[in-house]
Amino acid sequence: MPTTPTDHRLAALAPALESAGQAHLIPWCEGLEASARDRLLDQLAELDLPLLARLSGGGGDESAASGDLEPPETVDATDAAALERRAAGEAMLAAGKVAAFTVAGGQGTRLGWNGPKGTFPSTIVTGKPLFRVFAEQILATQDRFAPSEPIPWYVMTSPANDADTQAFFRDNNRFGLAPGQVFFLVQGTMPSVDFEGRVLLESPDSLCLNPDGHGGSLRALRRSGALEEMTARGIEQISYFQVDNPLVRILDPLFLGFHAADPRSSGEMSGKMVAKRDAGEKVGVFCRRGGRTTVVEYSDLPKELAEASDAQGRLRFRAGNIAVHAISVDFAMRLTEEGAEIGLPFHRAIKKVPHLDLATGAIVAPAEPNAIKFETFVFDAMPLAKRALVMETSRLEEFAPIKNATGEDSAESSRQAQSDRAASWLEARGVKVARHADGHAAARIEIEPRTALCAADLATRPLPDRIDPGSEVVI
Ligand code: UD2
Repeated sequence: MPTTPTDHRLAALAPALESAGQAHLIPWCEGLEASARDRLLDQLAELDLPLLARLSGGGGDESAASGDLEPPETVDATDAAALERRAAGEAMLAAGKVAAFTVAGGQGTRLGWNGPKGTFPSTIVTGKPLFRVFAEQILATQDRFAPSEPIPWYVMTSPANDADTQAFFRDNNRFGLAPGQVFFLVQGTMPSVDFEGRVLLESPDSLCLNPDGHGGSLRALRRSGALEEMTARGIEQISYFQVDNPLVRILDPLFLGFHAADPRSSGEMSGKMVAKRDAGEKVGVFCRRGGRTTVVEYSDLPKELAEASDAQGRLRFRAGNIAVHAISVDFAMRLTEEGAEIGLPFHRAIKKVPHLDLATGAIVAPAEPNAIKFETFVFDAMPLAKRALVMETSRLEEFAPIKNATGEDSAESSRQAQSDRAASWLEARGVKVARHADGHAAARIEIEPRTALCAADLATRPLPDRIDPGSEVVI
């Protein structure tokens, strides 16, 4: 018989736990002393148990969609409408209709950096952290388009890195951004489960929780009140980007113009692509399926499709997703409407998750994958848009992510790409830049966002005549 308030809480929750396949937690809770039990019950009460039962019981990946895949239609800067679209995007920025939004809640395990990824020293000469690179782009965009209010920047963190992220912004005086210009929102979490669908505990009174994926960003924008706030400020579009790419061009007028003012787009959600480096590159690809634009993650694209070529001998599915989107506030509102929330499908990832062994009470560090993590992906919202547009851009200009400690997509490869881009901008202005035989820049060159956001911005800047091999230059 329940006697204490915590006994009653447990008794009230027990049927739901049982029907969601979580009966193993009931005796465990009973064995805990009252305050520890309350802490665990607080977490359990927050879980969406029917969802968990569906995900754990279903066996399949909700994201494993079927249907024939075709390459998508794309637009690029050579499109006949490009000039007009750029002007439309510039007008949106000048009118203060765009907010910047970074998803920075990931765990960054592959990089092995001890801290939020945005604090990683990314640039080739001055070692600016990623967050500073983005802040300076926002400042440069503001200088240029002079909206009446500063451009708001929303940063999504996770429970694990929120405090460190906010402290980093404070310690760096928000990189020169105005007070009240940066907003933090914490993304949701999902419990990790074992292969029988039972939730795992990280300690006697807490669950193993993982961030719910960047698809959780739309819900986090809604729950935090950010979408309402954007509407109140007259913001119509969100410039979405990941934390890991120092070459990203955020608040890009050309992309915003295509997204919001082109008849091929419904103005709800668009994405940028670069041609895949090779069939095995770990980027998702934009595709058409059932008349809709969608992204198929690299791990879900069958090998024969990843390797197929088109009539010109290029990869047939070459539209690599660089995870840069424009999303309308109205669309984000529609997808997250209270009561009618349009859920994005959950993807399953099999991982090694240290956890508490309920039989022995000891922490187990598994040698082999032992658990399933559930995540949603923001690009799964694309097929929900009436007409989603894909814009092709150049890898050299916009994509050199820092994901791994070494090799491809590492800090080293990204820094070389930064120098290569800077070299090409300088050469376009007549500067003679030393290059290696393999074509890479032979000097370490950094062009700061406040100096130039694109090659054309260098036109009015004093520049050196030449850059010698081995030199280090900041412009
Ligand atoms: C992502 C894309 C991939 C490709 C590539 C381009 C996914 C699943 N895949 O691969 O298709 O476009 O990027 O660079 O996205 N994040 C959160 N919360 C989370 C999980 C991630 O904020 O719960 C953020 C994370 O901080 C990072 C971004 O999302 O900014 C990407 O996450 P990732 O590193 O797991 O994705 P990746 O590199 O496998």
